[in-house]
Amino acid sequence: MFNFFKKKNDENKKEGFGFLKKALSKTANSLIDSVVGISSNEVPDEYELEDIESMLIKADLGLDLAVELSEKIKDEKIKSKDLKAFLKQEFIKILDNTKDNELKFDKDKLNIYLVVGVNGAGKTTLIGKLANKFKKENQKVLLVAGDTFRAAAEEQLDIWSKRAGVDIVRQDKADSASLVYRGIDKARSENYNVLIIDTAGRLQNKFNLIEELKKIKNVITKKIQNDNLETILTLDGSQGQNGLNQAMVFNEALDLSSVAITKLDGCAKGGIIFSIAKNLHLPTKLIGIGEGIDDITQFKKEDFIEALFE
Ligand SMILES: Nc1nc2c(ncn2[C@@H]2O[C@H](COP(=O)(O)OP(=O)(O)O)[C@@H](O)[C@H]2O)c(=O)[nH]1
Ligand SMILES: [Mg+2]
Repeated sequence: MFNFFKKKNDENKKEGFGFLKKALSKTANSLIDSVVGISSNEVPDEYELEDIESMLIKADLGLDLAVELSEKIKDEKIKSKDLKAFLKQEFIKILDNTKDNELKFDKDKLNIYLVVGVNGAGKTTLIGKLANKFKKENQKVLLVAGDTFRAAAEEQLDIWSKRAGVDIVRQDKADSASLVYRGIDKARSENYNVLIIDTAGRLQNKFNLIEELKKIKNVITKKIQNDNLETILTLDGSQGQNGLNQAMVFNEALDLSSVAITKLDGCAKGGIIFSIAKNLHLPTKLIGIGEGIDDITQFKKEDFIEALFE
């Protein structure tokens, strides 16, 4: 069982609940406090319902979900004083749409994490943080610098690999699918049990990017034996609803297993997590809450809800 995130680690308070709560305080403010504070009547009136709806949209829940919730408040005649409890219950239901929120991991297997997402989403940083976590758990970690289009991208991953003390496969201007092929071979022959693959986020156009990523995924699925494969879409949380559209495109092409939301520190757009759970039934498994190597946490439904509502 994969347990590094579960450790109650006093040395690193960033993993603690307090840090999550702080990182999510702006989201809590826009998603809950502002909504709950709108109505001055016993039940929200027509105008207040409109305000509730627009507050929910602003908090990046997405139009459909915002409309659905405000209609429910109206139809079920939810009292103003019960709005907070109502939202909590609805948000829990939405997160229950998604299955396992824990990253697939089996120490006796090769665990392959294919990390995809647009440029700037935070892929390389996320990989550095993940590599560090696995390494601390004494796993044998290999990184593949699959973003071969920019020398700077490989360099950046190389820096993270050194910081985390893990190995890397890189080759300037190589074809990324072949590099991935080599990475898997090396991982298998040298008994690595974690292989994390970085990928490009921008090629000449979106079609090429998606085709390139499909090619990489094909290489992996052809070579896979008894291994775990997790395809993780990295989304910049501060971009809000934009992320939903990206998630749809990537999911259709690559059959994603999970989402990692980065840059949730200090942004007010964490509502995107609900939007993705509701629309794509994709679990969020990791969240990035800063630029440092320890600024990562495993998404846990209960903690996330508590951090928002407490
Ligand atoms: N505040 C904050 N910044 C982040 C986080 N994750 C990544 N970044 C920053 O976002 C920028 C892009 O990250 P990078 O990993 O290079 O994205 P990539 O293009 O998807 O590989 C960098 O400046 C990172 O330091 C996060 O969780 N919080
Ligand atoms: Mg990168």
